[in-house]
Amino acid sequence: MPEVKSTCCYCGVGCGVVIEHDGRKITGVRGDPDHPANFGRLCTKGQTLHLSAGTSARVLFPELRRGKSGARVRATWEETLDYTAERFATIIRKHGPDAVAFYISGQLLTEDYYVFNKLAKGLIGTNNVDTNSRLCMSSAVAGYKATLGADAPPACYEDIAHTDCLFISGSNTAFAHPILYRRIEDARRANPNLKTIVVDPRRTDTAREADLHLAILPGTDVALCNGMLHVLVWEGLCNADYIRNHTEGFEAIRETVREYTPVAVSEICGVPAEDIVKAAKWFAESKATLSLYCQGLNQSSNGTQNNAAVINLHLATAQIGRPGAGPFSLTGQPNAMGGREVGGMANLLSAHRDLANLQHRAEVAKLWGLPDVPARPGKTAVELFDAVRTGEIKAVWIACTNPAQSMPDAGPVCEALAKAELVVLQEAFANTDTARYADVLLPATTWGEKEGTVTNSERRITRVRAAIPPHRKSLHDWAIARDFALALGEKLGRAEDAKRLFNYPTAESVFNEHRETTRGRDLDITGMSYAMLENDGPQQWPLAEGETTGKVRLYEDGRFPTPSGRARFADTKYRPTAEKTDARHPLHFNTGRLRDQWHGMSRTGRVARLYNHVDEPVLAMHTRDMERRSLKDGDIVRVSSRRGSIAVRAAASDEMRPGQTFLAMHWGSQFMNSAGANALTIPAVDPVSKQPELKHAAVQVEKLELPWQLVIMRMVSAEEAPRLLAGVQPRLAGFGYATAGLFGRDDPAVILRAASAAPMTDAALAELDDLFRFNNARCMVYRDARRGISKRIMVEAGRVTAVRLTGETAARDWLKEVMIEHTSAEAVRRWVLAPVSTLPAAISSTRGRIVCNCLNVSESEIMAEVAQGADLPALQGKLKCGTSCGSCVPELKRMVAMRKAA
Ligand SMILES: Nc1nc2c(c(=O)[nH]1)N[C@H]1C(S)=C(S)[C@@H](COP(=O)(O)OP(=O)(O)OC[C@H]3O[C@@H](n4cnc5c(=O)[nH]c(N)nc54)[C@H](O)[C@@H]3O)O[C@H]1N2
Ligand SMILES: Nc1nc2c(c(=O)[nH]1)N[C@H]1C(S)=C(S)[C@@H](COP(=O)(O)OP(=O)(O)OC[C@H]3O[C@@H](n4cnc5c(=O)[nH]c(N)nc54)[C@H](O)[C@@H]3O)O[C@H]1N2
Ligand code: SF4
Ligand SMILES: [Mo]
Repeated sequence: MPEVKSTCCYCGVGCGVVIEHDGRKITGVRGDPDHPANFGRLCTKGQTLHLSAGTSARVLFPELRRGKSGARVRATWEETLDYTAERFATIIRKHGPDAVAFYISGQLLTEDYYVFNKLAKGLIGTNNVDTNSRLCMSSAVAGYKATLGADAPPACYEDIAHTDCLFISGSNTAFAHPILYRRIEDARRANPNLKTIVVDPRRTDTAREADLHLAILPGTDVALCNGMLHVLVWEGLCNADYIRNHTEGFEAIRETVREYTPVAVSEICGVPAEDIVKAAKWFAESKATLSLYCQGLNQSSNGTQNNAAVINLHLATAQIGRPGAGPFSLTGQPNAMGGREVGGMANLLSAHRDLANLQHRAEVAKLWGLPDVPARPGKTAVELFDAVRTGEIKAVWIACTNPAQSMPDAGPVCEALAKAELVVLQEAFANTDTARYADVLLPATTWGEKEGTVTNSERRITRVRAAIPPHRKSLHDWAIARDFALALGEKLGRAEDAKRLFNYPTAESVFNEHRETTRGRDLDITGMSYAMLENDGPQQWPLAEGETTGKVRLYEDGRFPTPSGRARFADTKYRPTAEKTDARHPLHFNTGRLRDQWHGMSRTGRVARLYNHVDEPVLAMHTRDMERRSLKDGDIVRVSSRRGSIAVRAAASDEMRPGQTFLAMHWGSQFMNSAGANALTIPAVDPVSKQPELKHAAVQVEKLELPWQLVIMRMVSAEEAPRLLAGVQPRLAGFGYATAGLFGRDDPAVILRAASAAPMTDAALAELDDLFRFNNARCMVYRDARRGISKRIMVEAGRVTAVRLTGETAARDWLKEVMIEHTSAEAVRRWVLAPVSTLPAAISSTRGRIVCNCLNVSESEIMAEVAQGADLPALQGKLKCGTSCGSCVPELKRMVAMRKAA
């Protein structure tokens, strides 16, 4: 089998992969043993990349809707780009360049990003180009710049092996950066004295394994860090030499933290004062302390301060610029860093330059051979969609992101998309929540077909390489932006300019131009080339011309890229979250990630086994809050905020403190009957970074009475699954509650679970039967019209291939298993025809949830061993669970610990 080395397209860890293919199709994937991010390991998502590379879910050809009504129709690339350029040109001529905008993505490659940025700022003359990194990393950027002077994470992955104290804040590393978490597990094994502190309102898998879990009240991080700094000052644990020689601004923050006594902070944060003191001491007294942090800090209306407050602690204790020490902001998307490097945001310019800086603008204009680049700041994500809604921005071009689902307060965002004169969407996968608003849909190539580079969290640039040719009519993202620039140049009477600015025959030619813009900058990569990345493997920046390797760690000499060469303490002050809970909305609403799904599920939602970990969106609550509302596990509830409401199931979780709730961000209107979490979130933003507060809203939860229940399950081929899901999607909104998804392993099955206040009509049910291809001749049917119960089971070649239950659905888990394991068809026959609908006691034992996805080991199999006294090594020895990707190891440990506690 031919093989190609590339990079995983999911998280910012940036694992190297080896893609196996047959020249036409991707047939397998494994970890690249030579890649310094993962040394051959992959997590559950990385290991199933080839399963998501199927083509039936893709956007196949350009589609165009001329005018605001009617359906999109298939068009050629030529007519599509010509039409789109004409529309853009007309709007620009009539209303000026700021009447158009681009909203792009940290999942684009650096080359894609570069061309888009130049298209907006160079050719069109607008800074209206922002990205989903605004929802993700902009507070980290602002935090670094305010303190260290440049947007550069100073540490690297290897530091995990060298550290003595890990301070993990607002990061569920075990779920969101699994391969990094494997390194943390390795470090713990190698160094039993390694202390870990986890700051997270939830008791996540990451928090459970910590030596100290500070379950602070949401949004109180600044108070916590200021309190820790108070302890450091009070106990003489600051490094006075370092502060004197390498920093400025300490006096102000020292004055500020006077009032942040452990007792006062304990009140604000809701954690014991002793724990605050303990955390401060560990932080300062350990030989090397490394902080890892992510969205718990960034997605806040105090995001910049949250970041700066952690960095303050590092500066005060000189825990920076040494092996194992430093403030290390983990990036979310695979190329969040690359986007920052090319300046792909509304306030940035190429190579970490600032739009607000006259000289920086002049430098970029010179590099591009233009008289100037526009000075007017562009609109940031939330402002941008607001301006689309009010009509200030008439045309918006969206690439590689799904704002209808991922933006906070999705309602007005969808309204904006519906109202816009022109919405262009450049997507690889069909049917995302944003797709329905697209007037122009452009098919993009995706992972496995793309060429370029990405930069991971530790500043390491890796090649992304194509294994197979572009699917159908899809084009590379950078090439679409280039071709559009050429078409727009013509329409604007600037054809020659456009030809000169966008003379890119290959992705490499774009990289080479980007490289030149970094000359002399903090991220200088003039010593890098595709050839070098090819021959010597991935490289960290900076790596200037003449150097052979990049910088592993920054600021080792204590000099910082500020005017004075000193790092700056930020005078951070605690401010509460934007929205407070009150009698009508008494619960805090927190959102985030699950281990096995990626954002809007356009890719992971097509892989059956990635539903094994969690198969439906569930609101996690504290038992007390459930009891108060007379809720049982699995009850359907209405969750409402001041902005909207959704229906999901609720379940008690020992991760939650009273008064708090958590919902995964992954399910949107592709897989449930609402926009999901962001129907509820608030659009408040941080004043500096403009990053929205996606982690903090106030909600109410009430039981929703939807007595009529429906479950339909159908075995399909992997290729068919996306098509059937696409058929189900438009029907979800018709139910009071509905989710769709997959289950199974190699032969997947599609499942629809729904509930309503009243039964569906027979005609509507028959339509669903057709959609799920029930063949009446092969169906066994039981119907009790009086009780509203029906069972409809299809058996083909001795296997149960489809099931439809109404009224009473308790047997669904058993039937699911019968379908996956191809067993008990005979027992099912007997059960269908019996007038009881619930599960007969004799067949009540099921394998239960699959815990180890790689080796297909179930909860009941593991619990049986645990009951016999098995510990983790015994489980790994006997059942082999947790021995492949390791993603389930934290859960296995939890199961063992629960048994011990019982
Ligand atoms: N499996 C998976 N992995 C992913 C992604 C994915 O979609 N799926 N997405 C990637 C992306 S783009 C990103 S940005 C990263 C995000 O990675 P993470 O930031 O680690 O993930 P989240 O679950 O968004 O949030 C992390 C934690 O912040 C906590 N938190 C909430 N409020 C607060 C607070 O006030 N203070 C503190 N200290 N913590 C708080 C939440 O309880 C949550 O456990 O993950 C990346 N990796
Ligand atoms: N409530 C809540 N909301 C959140 C968050 C949260 O924690 N809570 N997190 C926020 C964060 S940190 C992030 S990063 C965002 C992520 O939010 P989005 O960016 O909206 O999430 P994705 O689903 O990853 O969207 C990427 C899209 O690009 C498509 N795609 C894949 N490959 C390619 C390609 O090569 N080219 C093109 N053109 N398209 C491609 C995919 O099909 C997918 O639809 O969500 C944010 N929203
Ligand atoms: S940790 Fe998992 S999702 Fe992240 S890059 Fe590695 S394999 Fe991909
Ligand atoms: Mo992100």
